[in-house]
This record gives sequence, structure tokens and C-alpha cells, in this order.
Amino acid sequence: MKKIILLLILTIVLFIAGCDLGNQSNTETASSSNTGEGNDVLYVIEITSEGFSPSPLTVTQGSTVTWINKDANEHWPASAMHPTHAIYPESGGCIGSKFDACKGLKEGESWSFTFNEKGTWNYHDHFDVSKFGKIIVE
Ligand SMILES: [Cu+2]
Repeated sequence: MKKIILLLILTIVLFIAGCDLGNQSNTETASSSNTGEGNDVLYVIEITSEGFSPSPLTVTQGSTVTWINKDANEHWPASAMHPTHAIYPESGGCIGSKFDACKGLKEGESWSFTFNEKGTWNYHDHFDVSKFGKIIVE
């Protein structure tokens, strides 16, 4: 019985050591093949009763930005201008462009959007147009 437990422990240790080696070589491969297009940076904008934070936010082209509602009230991020929502040039979405959550986010809910177009993109809270923000895509 003791032999089996020792063997199990040895197997686990070897397995963990093997994983570490695997991770190291993966990291090297990833960094050497990084072309700079898109990226894995997480951009999170919090929505509170004060509005959007951080704003302005500068990201690289192809980045995904996530809005998360930290407020008890619902908030609806969407491209400027209200009510047409058509400043962001990608078509689609529900009103005037693809840059539109298309619904109110409840407390704790999040919504993500990938910015493929370079430029300075203003947006607003469709439920409270006095709250607005800015994404700069470089
Ligand atoms: Cu609106």
C-alpha cells in the first residue's frame, strides 16, 4: 500500500515538472511569433453611477474592450451619437452601428466589443445620455 502511494506521489511530481517545462517552451514560442497584431491585453471599463471609467481609453487596433456594470441601475453602452448610434463605421448591431450593446446591462453583467477601426470613438449610455466615454484606437 505504501509503495502504491509513493508511486502516485512520484507520478504527480513528474507530471507537474513536465507541465512546467512545457509551459516554458510554449511561452518562448508565443513571444517569438508575436507580430504585434491584436493582443491579449484585457481592457475593462467599469460602469458606475458616476459613468464610465477609465475614459478616455487608448487601445491598439483589433483590441477587445469589456464593459462591466458595477451599478444597481442598468446601463447601455453604445456608439455616439444618440439616438442614431452611427458614428462608429462598422455596420450591424441594432440601431446604427456594430458598436452597441443593444440592451441594458444589469448589475454584474458585461459586454465586449472588438475595435477593428482606428480612430477616436465616442460613446454614451443609451439610458442616460449625460454619461459618455471615449475609446481611442491606434
Ligand atoms: Cu443612445
